[in-house]
Order: sequence, then C-alpha cells, then structure tokens
Amino acid sequence: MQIELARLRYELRRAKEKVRLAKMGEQPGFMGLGAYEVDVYYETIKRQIQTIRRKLQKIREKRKLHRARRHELGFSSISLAGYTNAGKSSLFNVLTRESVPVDNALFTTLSTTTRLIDVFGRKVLLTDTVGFIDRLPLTLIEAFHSTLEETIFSDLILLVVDLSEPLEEIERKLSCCLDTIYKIGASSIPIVTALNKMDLLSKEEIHRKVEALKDLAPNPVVVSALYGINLEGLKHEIRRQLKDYVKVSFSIPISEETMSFISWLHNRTNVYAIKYENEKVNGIFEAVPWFADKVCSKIKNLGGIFDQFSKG
Ligand SMILES: Nc1nc2c(ncn2[C@@H]2O[C@H](COP(=O)(O)OP(=O)(O)OP(=O)(O)O)[C@@H](O)[C@H]2O)c(=O)[nH]1
Ligand SMILES: [Mg+2]
Repeated sequence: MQIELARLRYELRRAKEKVRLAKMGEQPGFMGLGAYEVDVYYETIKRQIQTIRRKLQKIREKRKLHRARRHELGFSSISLAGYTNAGKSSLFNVLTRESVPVDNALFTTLSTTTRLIDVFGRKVLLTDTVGFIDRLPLTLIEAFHSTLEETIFSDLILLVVDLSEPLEEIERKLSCCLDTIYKIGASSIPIVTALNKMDLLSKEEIHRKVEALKDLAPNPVVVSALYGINLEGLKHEIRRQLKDYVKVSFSIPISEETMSFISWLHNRTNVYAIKYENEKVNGIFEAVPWFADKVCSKIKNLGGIFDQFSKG
C-alpha cells in the first residue's frame, strides 16, 4: 500500500503539471484527454490517495491495538530485525514450532506474526518483521520506519545476519541495521545478534568471521535456523539479556476466586512453585516488574500477602 501510495503521489504531480499545461492551452490534453478530462483524472488520483491513506491509518490503529493487548498480557516481547533474506522468518518458525501451547483466547488477541515462545521457562512474545532493503526509495523510508514502530516497543531485538555473505557485506549491513535501530530511538533496547546460516560455512570460516565481527555485533550467537543448530545457545543469550524480572512469593487464602487467579497466573507469568497448605495457596512467580506490580494488587484484593524478593 505504501508503494501504491508513492506511485500515486508521483502520478498526481504529473497530472497537476498536465492540468496546468492543458489550461494554458499549450498542450491539447493528457493521454488524448481534454482539459476537463484531465481535471477528472486529477481528482480521481486524489481520491485514490485519500482511500489508501485511510486504509493505512486503519492498519496503524490495529497495530497499536495489538501492541496494547500484548502489553496487557504482561509478557516481554522480542522483535526480529535484519536485512531481507537473512533468515528472520525461518528463525521465527523454528523458535515457535516447539513453543508452549497456550489457551486460544490468548492467541486471538495477537497478530499472525506474533507468537508466544518459551525461553527456558520464561514466556516471551516473538514478532517477525519485514526486512531491510538497500537503496530504499525515499518515499518508502517513512513507510519502513512505521513498520519499525514495533521494534521500539520491544524488550529485546533479535538481529538476524546472514553469516554466509562476504565479511564486508555483513559489516555494512550490520552497521546499517544498528544505525537504524539507533535512529528510531531504540538504542537502549538490548540486542542479540543471530549469526545465521552457519551450516553453509566451515568451522574455520565461522571462527574467522565471528572474530572479525565481535566488536560490531552485539551479543553474537552462531546459529542455523534452517537446521535448528544452536537454538539453545541463542535462547541462553536471550534469557541472559532479558534480566530485569522480579520474583514474588505470595500466600492467599483458598477460595474459588483464588483458584481462578492461580490458573490466570499460570498463563500470564512464570510460576515456579505452588503449594496448598492450611487453606492457603503459597507460591512463587516471576514477571516483568510492571506486571508483577499488577499481579500483587490482585493478590492484595484476594486478601493475600506478597513479598518481592529478587531481581534477575
Ligand atoms: N542454508 C541456510 N539457509 C537458510 C537458513 N536460514 C534461512 N535460510 C534460507 O534463507 C532464505 C531466506 O529466509 P527467510 O527466513 O525468508 O528470510 P527473512 O529474513 O525472513 O527475509 P524477508 O522476510 O524477506 O525479510 C530462505 O531461502 C531460507 O530457506 C540457514 O540457517 N541456513
Ligand atoms: Mg521474512
């Protein structure tokens, strides 16, 4: 739609000029059309532009809604980023394939390119994105940045790089990605770099490239999305970078409400322990700080007590 919009804008400028010429009588018309028809043509393009603008606005609003809903769910979120063809979607697919089954109601609130995955007991939302392209036409840069909105709101960026490309190419693309991340104001978000397609390289080549990239690529991990190699290593690094979780221990008197609270808790946070003792439920869960606060106020409402006891 953004491409169509760019095309129409170009067309509009041309039509404007034709209208001007037609009215000056210098040119009998446009594409065999008279002055009146040129006007009609001009108005038609204007209307088409308005229609596309409205549609794009709707998409933007929908995205915003999705984001708000994801926020309500209380999970950390990871955005994939990187050049086209680096293997983002492949990595997205392989990471989500074995992911935790969660009740359907949850998924209906997510867009198709977002899935819940399990990173060593921590539930995280992973979002696939469109890839970077070189020599993007000026009119499309704005469009591209709007798709990057997602990235600004994530807790971690998983930057995918095609390690099988020549080193200079990798460095150039990586710098461009990092530069863009910086420009959109996402520089404070931790980045894990997935050096993908390791299956296409020898051990020596991998070593040489990793060594050469170690100062440029933030938190690099060598993987193969296609063959599912070293996904554990990747998840370890992701888990390490997502560190600002808080643990909360709690105790709530047993009631019907408490029981539904516990099943809700299982879906929304990482529950470490649940024990039923002396008509009480005692447990420990872990969540991002702002969500932990939300849960604690629920615990209070249920007549329970809690203690936030650790970070990390
Ligand atoms: N050999 C090899 N090929 C891979 C690997 N990962 C992805 N590919 C291939 O690379 C190509 C691009 O993969 P995608 O996952 O579509 O790349 P993408 O980053 O999502 O690309 P865009 O959606 O265009 O931005 C596909 O042909 C994949 O099969 C890998 O680990 N090894
Ligand atoms: Mg893709």
